Amino acid sequence: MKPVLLFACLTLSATRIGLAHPEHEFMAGLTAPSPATVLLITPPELAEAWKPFAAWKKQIGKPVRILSTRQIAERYEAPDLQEKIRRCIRNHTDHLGTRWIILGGDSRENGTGGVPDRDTLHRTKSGDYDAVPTDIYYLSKKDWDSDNDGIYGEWEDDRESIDYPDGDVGLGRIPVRTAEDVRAYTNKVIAYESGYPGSDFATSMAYTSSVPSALDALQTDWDTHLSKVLKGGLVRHLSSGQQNAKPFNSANWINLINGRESGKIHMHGGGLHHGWLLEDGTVITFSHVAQLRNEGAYPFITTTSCFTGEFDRGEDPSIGESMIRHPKAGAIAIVAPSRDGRQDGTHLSMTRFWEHG
Ligand SMILES: [Ca+2]
Ligand SMILES: [Ca+2]
Repeated sequence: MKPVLLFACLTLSATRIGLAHPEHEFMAGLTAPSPATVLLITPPELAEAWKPFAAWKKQIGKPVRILSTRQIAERYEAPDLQEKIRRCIRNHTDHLGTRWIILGGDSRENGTGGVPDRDTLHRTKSGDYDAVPTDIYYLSKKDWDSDNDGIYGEWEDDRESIDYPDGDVGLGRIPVRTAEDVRAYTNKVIAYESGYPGSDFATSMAYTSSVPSALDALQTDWDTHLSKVLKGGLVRHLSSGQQNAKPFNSANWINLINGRESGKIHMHGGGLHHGWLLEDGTVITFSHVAQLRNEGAYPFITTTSCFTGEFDRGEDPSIGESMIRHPKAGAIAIVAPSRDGRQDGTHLSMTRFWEHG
């Protein structure tokens, strides 16, 4: 989602568009419509570990088909694994009734790793990024490389094959690396879906900010958007400049989560791959995540903080991944920037996420 939502030539022809779903590809894949509404793609070595997750989802009416990247590589024809995965996903969403896609593995730099991302080119005011992980590519009807030069998402050369999701199918990544990660996350999902805390946790939202200039916008967000979605809900703030708020320091952040009072958290301000910047310039890191004791009350977090969602770096984990993977604590899901960007634009995306998501 650019945030990890974050997440051509002009000679593109109808023939090429048609190649996205040739009959032989459909026939080479799984051909029968399936009751599985969820497709989970995993590295082969984690396929077994995902079975309890699939069993739980089946129990609540969302049957899961697990496919390993090896199976996909064998069944689909395409220039590389990412394109095989995209074709597999489109096969499932177009022909097999699949509604949700889970990328059940971590990615690494340069489009490698257990379930690799598709790196695409993005040109921004601060320069060119040629390797922005773009998981929405996997929902695309087209392959993002019209000119066939192996560089995906070039705005001029590939424009005609850049295609965005229409919202009918959901896709997310669970960036796990080990069977232990899968077990820990499965337990959190089962807790979240079987025993979601009631009371304030369900209807309150907490905002943290290390940037005083953002406080008015955060309050406006609540007053004009989120409070209407979370009718009867409460808002909490961690930021020194906010009235009746506690300072945004590590102790208060840990208490916010361990206190199990807000199931929705938005974090505004500076960030790094390994942590969130606090008001005093210190950083919330893995050592703070290790102090969380919020078993059974896992918040959903959005954040504008740059790089906190950089799941594809060789160095691992990012702070977002730490929050997802930590057993019996941390978060159930995070929407976070995988690179840097403009705070106001990212903030708007997150507001819309809460309002419409
Ligand atoms: Ca290209
Ligand atoms: Ca990672």
